[in-house]
Amino acid sequence: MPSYDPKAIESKWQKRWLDENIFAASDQAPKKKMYILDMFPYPSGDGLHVGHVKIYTASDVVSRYLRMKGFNVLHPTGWDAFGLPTENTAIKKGIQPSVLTAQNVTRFRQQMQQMGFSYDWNREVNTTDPEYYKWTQWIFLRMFQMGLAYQAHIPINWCPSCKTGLANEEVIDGKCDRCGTQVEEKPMRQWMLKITKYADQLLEGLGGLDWPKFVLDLQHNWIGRSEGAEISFGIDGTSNELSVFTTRPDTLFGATYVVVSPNHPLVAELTVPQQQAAVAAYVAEAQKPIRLDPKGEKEKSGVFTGSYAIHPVTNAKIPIWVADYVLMSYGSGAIMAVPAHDERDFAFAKKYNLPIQQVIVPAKAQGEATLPYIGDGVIINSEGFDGLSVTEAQRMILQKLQLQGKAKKAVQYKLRDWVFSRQRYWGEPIPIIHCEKCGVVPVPEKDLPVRLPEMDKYEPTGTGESPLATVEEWVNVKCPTCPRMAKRETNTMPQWAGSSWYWLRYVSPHYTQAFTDPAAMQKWLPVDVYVGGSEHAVLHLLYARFWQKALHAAGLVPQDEPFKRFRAVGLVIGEDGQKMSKSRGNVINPDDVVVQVGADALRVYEMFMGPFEASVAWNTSSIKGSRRFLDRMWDLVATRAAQASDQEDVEVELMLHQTIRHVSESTENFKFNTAISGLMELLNVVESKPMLSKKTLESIVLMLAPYAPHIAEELWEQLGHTQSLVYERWPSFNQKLLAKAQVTVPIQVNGKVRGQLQFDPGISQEEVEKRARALTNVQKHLEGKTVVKVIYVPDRLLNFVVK
Ligand code: ANZ
Ligand code: ZN
Repeated sequence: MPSYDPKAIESKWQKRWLDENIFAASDQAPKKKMYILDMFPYPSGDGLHVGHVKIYTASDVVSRYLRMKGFNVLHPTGWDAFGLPTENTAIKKGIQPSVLTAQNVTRFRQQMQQMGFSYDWNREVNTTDPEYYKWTQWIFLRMFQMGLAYQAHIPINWCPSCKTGLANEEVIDGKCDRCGTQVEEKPMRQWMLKITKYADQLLEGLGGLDWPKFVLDLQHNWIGRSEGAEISFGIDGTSNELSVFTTRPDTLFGATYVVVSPNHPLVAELTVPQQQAAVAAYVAEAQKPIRLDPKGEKEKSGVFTGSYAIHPVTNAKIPIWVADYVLMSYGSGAIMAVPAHDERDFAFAKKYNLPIQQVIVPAKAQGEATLPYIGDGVIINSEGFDGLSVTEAQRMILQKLQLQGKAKKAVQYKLRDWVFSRQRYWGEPIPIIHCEKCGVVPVPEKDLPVRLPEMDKYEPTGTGESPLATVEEWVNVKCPTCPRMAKRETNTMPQWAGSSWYWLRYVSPHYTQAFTDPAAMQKWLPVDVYVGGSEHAVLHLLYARFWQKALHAAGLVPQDEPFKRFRAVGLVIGEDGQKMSKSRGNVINPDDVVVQVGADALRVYEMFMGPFEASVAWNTSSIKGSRRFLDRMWDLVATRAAQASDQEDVEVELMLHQTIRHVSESTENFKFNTAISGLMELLNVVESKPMLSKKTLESIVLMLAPYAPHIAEELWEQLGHTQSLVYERWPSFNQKLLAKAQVTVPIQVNGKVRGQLQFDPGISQEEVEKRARALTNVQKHLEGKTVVKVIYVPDRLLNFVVK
């Protein structure tokens, strides 16, 4: 019997799978479909990362498992290949980004195949392929027609190092998400996508998604819906009004001053002559292109305009200030300041000695609270509303103002429209032509794709103009609607464009009549399981939902949510506990690991290293453990296959069925690590038995297959099969056998029986305790007591000793 040689068997099976095209999803098969997707990689020059391997092994395990369960599985992949890293490297190396992309894709594909991932390679897509981005452009034009794509001259986030504008989602704590440079504000002509139109739908849709809670929360907060009111304050000495947005009309009587943003259109008008110099200086300082986080720690600053607002109820004159803690881009760019109940207003009022008027007291300790008091309570100092609760006062005060025409209800979102143009070369050209006479003209559908021209020098200009602007023969074009010469739009789309609809393309990747085939959509959509990184929680995952909703609204896709179930991977970090990075020198290259222990051992290791969603540090000695596990599996089957008996050992039979149930449930629930430990425990037991049945050996091999597919195929062959096991039936378990074998265990509190539990023999004390504590009657007797000791006799008795 040869010993386990992963190198030989892995390439043997990879070749066979490819030659037989075995993972091709059938558009015709009557079996129930399952669409299992992972986030397609950005083919960077670094090659596949062990973090990719964790994601792709998980989606592969699920795909292989579901094929064996009888589903028609669609499991595609491709390349999200436009974007800055490739462009920057290409500039450095002096080659074309398209050439570099092709090289990187070849390497990635080879690395993914060497891991044994069961992709349907016939459906591979590449976002930089003109046949693909033709449809990205087409969808953009559809959005243009729908009024969802528009131009705006606005100050945007500009990264001086990447030399391009960024979307809000790409700015983290005022810094460029990609390079960490402090982002500046730069007013520029932009293409925008009106994602805000879908704010409510994007929020509501979250309710129906089986996604990790933290991702749902992040999206919820990013959209940031606030219900409140716009309240008008008069301006003393003029007939003008100033509108403020507040979520707290209940605090109206505590408003002791008003603040407008330095960019507010009324600043000049509000400023009295004596204050002009001071205000102008402040505004100039505030408009410097450094973008500040208004909620950040920076000390509040501001300047008095010299004029006064009229309080809408008391008619009191309250000062109007200019301060940069009020953003022009939110609400109306002006606030009523309530220092007694708002932290920022409080700090500001303290600094500039502005009056502080308390209007809420805590309900219990009447009158006593340190300011600012943010909590709930009862209204005071508010003529006619004293004694009301905060919620009642909110409603009543707003009502009073509404009747007088001084307020209206308003909803605000944190979500901003998506800045959709980039001033860089390596992206999809925006398919628009600017004509002096006709204005903005969409490129006719028949002229799509608008191909990215080949350029020798495509460095960013840094001026805000795309390098494409210099390619005259490309830029100058006949206007589609009049006889004049016009100019092409030279901005490109952001990195996120191609990934905002790619799951739709996989269902019919070669379709030429439309962005995707309606019949194929009916067959395959939506994506049943999506697996990927949590760094995309508000970027890709929000954009993808937005495009799906827009396409759904246009009647072009059947569902309004793309991904029913999403699972986020936990990071694979370095052996030193730090994030893997080249500079730290702690990066693990999957190619090296494959050479050392084989792809199957790497797969098993990454699924076994911890819960899928947890971040876990790399550990070289445990990877050896995964390899040993496979060596033992090999020896077991190889030595027993020839002399398998037809008789079943009773203990083995029971444990086998328990393991089948356990591995099935664990795999379905993304508990890959416990699935593997179940197989390990089974191996411990069967190894010690002199005789094993062929059925048992086969079941073990089949259960191993999703996790370690190459060795499983090879062992399956040794068991006498000539066909691949990819479509072999997943072993089933005998429910009756399992029920019969369960034990019934009394649960006691201080020696008195308070309940009983039924479970499979051998489960952990921890699990028994957890279930016992969930019993109502046990809870009743534990309540208010302290458990001083827990006595557990395995499979016999559990006793809580309490005081
Ligand atoms: C009075 C008030 C009293 C407020 C109080 C809060 C607490 P969210 O929940 O984030 O929507 N605000 C309004 N527009 C602003 C702007 N452009 N820049 C900075 N702050 C602005 O926050 C709404 C609250 O943020 C509003 O309610 C307003 O302050 C402030 F005890 O009005 B509030
Ligand atoms: Zn024209």
